[in-house]
Amino acid sequence: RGISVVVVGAGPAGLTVGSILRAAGVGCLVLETATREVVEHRPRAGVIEEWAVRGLARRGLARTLLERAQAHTECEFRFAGERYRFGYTGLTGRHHFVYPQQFLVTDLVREYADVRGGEIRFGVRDVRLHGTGSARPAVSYVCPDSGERRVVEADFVAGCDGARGVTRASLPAGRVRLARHDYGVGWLALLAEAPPSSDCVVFGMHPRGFAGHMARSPEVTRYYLQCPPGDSPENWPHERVWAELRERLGAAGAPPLTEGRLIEKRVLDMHSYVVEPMAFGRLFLAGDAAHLTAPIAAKGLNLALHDAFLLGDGLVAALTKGDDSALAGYSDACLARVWDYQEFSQWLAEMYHGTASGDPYRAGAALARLRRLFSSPAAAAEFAERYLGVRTTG
Ligand code: RFL
Repeated sequence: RGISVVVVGAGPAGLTVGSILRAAGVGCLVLETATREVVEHRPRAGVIEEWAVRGLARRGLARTLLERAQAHTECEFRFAGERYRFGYTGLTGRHHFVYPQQFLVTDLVREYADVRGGEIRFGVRDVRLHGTGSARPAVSYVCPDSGERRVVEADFVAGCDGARGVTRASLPAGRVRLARHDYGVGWLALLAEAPPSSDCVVFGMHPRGFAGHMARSPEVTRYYLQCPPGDSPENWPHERVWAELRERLGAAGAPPLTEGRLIEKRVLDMHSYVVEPMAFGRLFLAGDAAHLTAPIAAKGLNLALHDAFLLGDGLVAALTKGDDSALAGYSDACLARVWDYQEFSQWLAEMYHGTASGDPYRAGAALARLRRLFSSPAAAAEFAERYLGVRTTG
């Protein structure tokens, strides 16, 4: 079978693109450096916006998700010792789906490879791109078993290899712009083997730093603790983590946290970047390969899916109807939503971190920003829209 598209990376972006291509009968090959086992068990995101789930469902990719995901309609802010519930579904008619990213990836691997007959090679090494500016680009890789280098030619290459991938480097330096923003804070990202301690996402703004609580499943909960950038997870033993979470998420009438064994503990330095444009010649980037949003606003997976829908549909139009117009507009169409979400993350970051900045001016302004959400219906409506990604500019 002829390969029309090589997709580099089997994350949410790459597998969604591949599944869309296979549904249209397009020959494609997905190359992935990790093993299937690793890809299907890597816990990351868990909050998916309603439009993104609808987009997956329209493409036949949300059957299991719709059976198993939880719907969330509210979040809670805790600050100055009080709890404030924020019902965003009442303001927008939309909700969030909570479904661990590794479950979605597992569903997508099955759909792409086992149901739609897509080819996928796990565990490949040293992936390289060749002639991306030419009419017939190629990707080469080293096979895990034989150690032999193979070259695959195609019409298009989809660079979906995440923040640490190789495809971004094939965009010629003089033709792209990298915009980067460093938030100057770290987040200790934790996964606890413990049921959620609240029925919704909880954000704690505390002078000791931000803390977050996000359900992942009935058995596992994600927590975040703001920490200095570059901090070591070893500085955060079990007792310190739970003491700090209790303190920062403490508020009048709040139920006690359900503690459990910490099964993941890593420090994320909060930064974001955007590569513009997201395409060169016959190479198109999608997801974290093109843009990273610090997990502040839980947007990364949603943006990866948005790109993947546009890229998958655009490639199908080009390859089956000879219509290149969607591919020509691909980068601009993605970047409108990317920048909308970046700006929201920046706005939210100040509200989360201002209180603990040590700067009384920033702390006062952050508190005013929070209070407005509960005193101004217009401010509440705007937050709800942006939190759910509805009516964006992209
Ligand atoms: P991925 O998921 O990183 O997948 C890229 C794949 O490419 C492979 N790869 C290569 N393959 C071939 N050749 C190479 N040279 C390769 N190099 C790498 C990798 O092994 C991998 O399988 O990128 P993709 O598809 O763009 O998806 C992006 C999302 O994974 C990411 O944006 C989110 O996880 C971000 N994120 C969150 N997003 C949300 O929308 N909501 C959340 O609640 C949320 N929470 C999070 C998050 C990210 C986190 N971390 C770990 C940064 C929480 C955390 C802790």
